[in-house]
Amino acid sequence: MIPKDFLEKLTTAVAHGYPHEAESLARQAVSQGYDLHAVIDGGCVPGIRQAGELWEKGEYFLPELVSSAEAMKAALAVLQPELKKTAAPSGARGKVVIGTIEGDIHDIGKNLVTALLTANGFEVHDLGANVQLQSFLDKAVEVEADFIGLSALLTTTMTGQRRFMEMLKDKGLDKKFKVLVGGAPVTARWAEEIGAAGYAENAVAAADLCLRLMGERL
Ligand code: B1M
Repeated sequence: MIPKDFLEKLTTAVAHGYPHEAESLARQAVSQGYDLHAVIDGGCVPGIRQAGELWEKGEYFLPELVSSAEAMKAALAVLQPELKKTAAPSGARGKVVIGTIEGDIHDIGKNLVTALLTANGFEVHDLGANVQLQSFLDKAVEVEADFIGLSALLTTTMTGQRRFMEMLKDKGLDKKFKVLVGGAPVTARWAEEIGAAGYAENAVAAADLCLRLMGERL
């Protein structure tokens, strides 16, 4: 059981943009043997969401948002390698090429999806952020991927997901790869509209979806 005040402290450290405190709390979570998924979902994620809300209200400006993102990353830099230690053997369940789509530098959520997929035994090729559409395809062909994951956090970059689906169709590759889309503005309806194989609301749902889609193919 994770003490409520521990999660609140972590949320505050991320929301206020204190990387050292976020990192130290993350280390504490590891040493206490807390459920690290619960630490991320209950401590880190609410913190970065709070920062987003303050930005929307005009109370935070870009430097504060950047500090919050840095605090979130500092905590995840401790937590994610720990999660990897308990991962199933890499590649056992399928291959995924993932990245944040061109024009978009948000990568925190995509990194969480990568961590969860890795923890569930997928071989993940993370191309990073601001990735050109052609690069997703080139890598997927190279590694013979089962899935291509496209993350988008901006309404303007979401449209890249549609363009990617069109590109796959034009090349006759839309049946070869299963495309997974996600990111804050993305919905199941959007995924259906553009012809993606699936949409996941969060990292846990993304891993579940990939497992389900692999199961269907077995
Ligand atoms: Co930006 N930003 N940001 N930002 N930022 C948003 C997205 C925004 C909603 C804030 C707001 O206005 N409330 C807004 C977008 C508005 C819109 O398009 N409608 C916005 C904006 C406008 C911008 C800039 C344009 C600001 C500016 O420069 N004027 C700029 C964009 C630059 C660019 O990309 N070209 C910008 C920059 C930044 C920072 C650099 C400061 C920083 C990013 C740091 C980083 O990622 N390295 C940042 C941050 C931190 C945010 C908010 C506050 C938080 C994003 C985040 O990390 N969330 C965000 C507000 C918000 O989302 N409410 C905001 C936590 C993360 C765990 O959740 O990313 O949603 P999320 O990922 C989830 C799910 O979505 C899902 O699983 C994840 C884990 O549970 N998921 C997938 C994600 N990808 C998936 C892929 C999948 C499946 C599931 O399959 C492949």
